[in-house]
Parts: sequence; C-alpha cells; structure tokens
Amino acid sequence: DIMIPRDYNAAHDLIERNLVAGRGGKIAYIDDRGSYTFDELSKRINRFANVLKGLQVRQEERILLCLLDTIDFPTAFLGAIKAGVIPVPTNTLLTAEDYRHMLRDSRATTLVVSHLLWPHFQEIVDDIPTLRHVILSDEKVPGRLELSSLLSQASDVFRAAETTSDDPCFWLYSSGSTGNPKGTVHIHSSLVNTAELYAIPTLAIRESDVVFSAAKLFFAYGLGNALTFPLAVGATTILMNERPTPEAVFKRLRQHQPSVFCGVPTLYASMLAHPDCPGAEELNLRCCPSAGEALPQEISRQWSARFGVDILDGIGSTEMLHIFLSNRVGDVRYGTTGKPVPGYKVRLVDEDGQPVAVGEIGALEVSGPSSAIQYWNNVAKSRSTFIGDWIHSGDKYSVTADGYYVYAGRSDDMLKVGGIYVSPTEVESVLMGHEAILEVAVVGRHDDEKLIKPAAYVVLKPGWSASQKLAGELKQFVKAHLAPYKYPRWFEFLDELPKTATGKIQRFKLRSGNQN
Ligand code: 3SK
Repeated sequence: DIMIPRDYNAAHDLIERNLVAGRGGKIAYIDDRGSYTFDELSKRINRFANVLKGLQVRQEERILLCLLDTIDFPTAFLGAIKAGVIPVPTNTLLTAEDYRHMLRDSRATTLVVSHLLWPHFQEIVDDIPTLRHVILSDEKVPGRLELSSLLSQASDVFRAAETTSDDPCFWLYSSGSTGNPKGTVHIHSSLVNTAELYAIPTLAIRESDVVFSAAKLFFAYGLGNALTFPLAVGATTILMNERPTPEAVFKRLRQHQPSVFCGVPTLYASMLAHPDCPGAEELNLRCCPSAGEALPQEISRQWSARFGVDILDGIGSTEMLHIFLSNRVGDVRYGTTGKPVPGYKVRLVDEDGQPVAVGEIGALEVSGPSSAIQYWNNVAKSRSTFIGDWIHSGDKYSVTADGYYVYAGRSDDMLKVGGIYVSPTEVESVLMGHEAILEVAVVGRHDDEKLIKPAAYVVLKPGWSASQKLAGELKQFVKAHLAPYKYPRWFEFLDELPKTATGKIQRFKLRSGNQN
C-alpha cells in the first residue's frame, strides 16, 4: 500500500519532492517557447495560486481550463490545486455548446483559456451566471485579464491550502453514449497513486527520462504521462502546442530525443506509414506506452521491428485516472492489453454479475486507489458506475488461461476514435437535423489499419438521391456542428435500416457490414 498522509496537497507534493531532492535547477518542462526549471515551475505555480487568491477565488470553487499544451497548463492546474481550488481541464477540440454545458454544470467561477481557443468562448462567457473571471493565456485580448501579466505581478511564495488526501482535487469531463459529458471528481491522492502503481513499476520511469506525450494534457492519459509521472520522479517533459500530426511529432522526437514517447494507436500507425518516419538510430526511445483504443498486432510488430522497442499497450479510463491493465517491458503479448497493473483488481462478469469462465467475454470491472469518487451532479450515472469499490468500465474483455486480457469491444455503443470517445447517438442527432435525412445509424467500422472510425448508414427522404457530393456535404454538416473528429468517414445510403420487430435499429448488423 502507498502511504499518503491525511493532510495532503497533491500540487505541493509533486513540486516539493523535486525541490527537496535538489532538482530545483533541473529542467522540468520544455514547451514551444522555452524551458522552465523545477524552481521556475514552483514559482509559477505559487504565483498562479496568489492570482486566484487576489481574485478572491475560494477553496473548492471550480476553474475551467481550456489550454493547449504549454507551461501554462501545469501552472494553472497545479496552482489551482495548491490553492485548494478545483481545476477542470477540458478537451480543446470541442464546440461552444460543449463548453457552455461544462461551464454551467461545473458552475465555474473562473475560466483560463488559450488565446487560439478564445473564439469558442467569446460568444458564451456572458451567459454563464457563475463566471466572474476570464483569463487569456498566450496573447492579450482588450478588456480581458491576461495570464502572464497577472503572474508577473503576483508573489512567488504561497503556502498550500489545507487539503486532505480525500478532498476533491480536480475534475475531468467524461462522455457517455447518451446525455451530456459528466464531471468526474478526483481526489488529491489519485494523481500520485497512478505514478506509484503504474508509471514507476510498469514504465520504470525515472529522473533521467525525457518524456514526450503526443496525447494532450487535458486527457487523463496525457495528464499522467506529461504531468504526474515526470513530476513524481523529477524527469523532464516536452510539451507541444500543435496538433499531434506525424510531422509535428517527428520534429520533437528528433529535436529533444525523448526516452519515453506516449502515443495512441492511430498516431503510431500514421507515423509508421509516413515517408519521413525516423530510423531507430536517429532516436533515443526506451519506452512507448499506448492507450486510448485497442492496438492492432500489426502496428506492434512494425514498431518493434523498426525501433527495437515494444509498444506497451494498456487501457485506462477517465474514472480510474490512468492505466490499470497493461503490457510491460519483458512481458508483452501482441493483440492483448496485458495483465492487471499490481494495485488494481479487475474482474470479468456476465449479465448477472457472476464471473465468466476463461476465454469467455465478460464486462470489465475495476477497482483501485486512483478511482474517481462520483460524477458531479449526476446521481443516476454515479450509482450505475461506482458500485462500492468497483467501477463498471463499459468495456468487454476475455482473459486467456495464462492471464492476458483481450479486448472485445464496448458494452455500450460508444466508439473510441483516435483515443477519444465518440457517441454515435450524438452524431446521429446532428445528422437528423439535415434536410435530406430520414433515418440514420452511426456505428464503428475498421479502417485499413484495423482502427475504428465512425460510419453512417443513411436513409434519404423522398426526392433525394445518394451521391458522393451529398456524402461530402453531410461530412461538412457534422464538422460544422460537432467537434470535427466526430465526423463519419464513410456514408452508406440504404433503402431502410435493419430493425427488430419492435422497430429498434439492429446496429450489430450494420457493424458487421451486413444489412440484411
Ligand atoms: O483510453 C485509455 O485507455 C485511457 C488511458 C489512461 C487514462 C485514461 C484513459 C481514458
């Protein structure tokens, strides 16, 4: 068991342990603008905590962060935690309507937003009754507070708020197949538990590592990779403000020579297929975790053959905060998600909650010390997900006789696309708003790399006919109304959708590509 004291502040711990270890002068972060030592990071965090205090933001109030990966993310996230204020990092790829929901649901009193993302917020901030302060990061906007000038005016000394290891610390929004995203409430002890249980034993992460996560800090996966884990051991982290295209990733790999690179299967596949993919001798990789979606065996094989390093596929969740089932160095079985991370318990159960036999598919439930405590403001979903010590993951798995877990899809209709959840129902309801569409069903389909992407099956209204042009228009229609990564990559036009006698769409028939 990991001993975390009762009086505990996660931000204080993650910084102080580095200063006590004499790492103050070591580089903690390198972003696209510069580098920052642990001492500088500590001061920035204290300054931000003082900014909040000066603005009279109180302990336990929520502060919404919509930030690209720069030094301002750890500054605001850990500065808020140090002040006992609850940061709520959000996906930077969403729409104004998504942010409106999160601001209202969290009753955030403060928003910190990257200048580039400000256009999404400009039209909604005046509609949020609880919002008292808007702080822009990166560039000034007339009439708005600006982060760097606030930091420069604030004191760099701050005594951590009196929090306990069980106190709410931060939230992450998690999406489901229906309804709005849910604020997942994490406590102070959770961050360091993920480092102690997963990163240190499974990745052997250490002070000498240089870590680069293509998965952004706003994802639970990226937050562990590029904040909790490196700070827990005093490693250096590379942050990239751009979209994680293969080109942008190659540039950082060549320039900064990370030893730990964290990706998702879609990215690993597109890196391998790219003509500019570096050779092993150009890089210094020792460890490459993957999560977010199931990793096809072929990608594992190609990566190991090219770099001499295995991809360590694992699965985590926003609710468990990080990976609880994983392959590990020296024990990798391609095509599986490995074994439970010691410190977590997993079980596979049937519809009656009874354990399934070896080789049979069951619903994956997990228990461990980094689990969230509830969904904010949503008793029904909290009760059906957090059952005593166990959490329903929503994933289906089987286990081999020698203990390796094999992914078997979702229990709900959710799709994991490039590591991010997409709700088919949400995409369908947008498409139903298009004048040509009578009925639609969205399901997952494998692309050429065996990775899941959304496909739409459409029945047109009388008077409309199927064409490539209409398919293109429908793609644009979805992109204009939802976060762009949610658009269906394929449109199939049918005379009718397969249905049961009671009129329920038989999605499984569409999934297998068989509409009869
Ligand atoms: O998608 C995953 O497997 C994952 C991994 C770590 C943390 C969070 C998530 C959702």
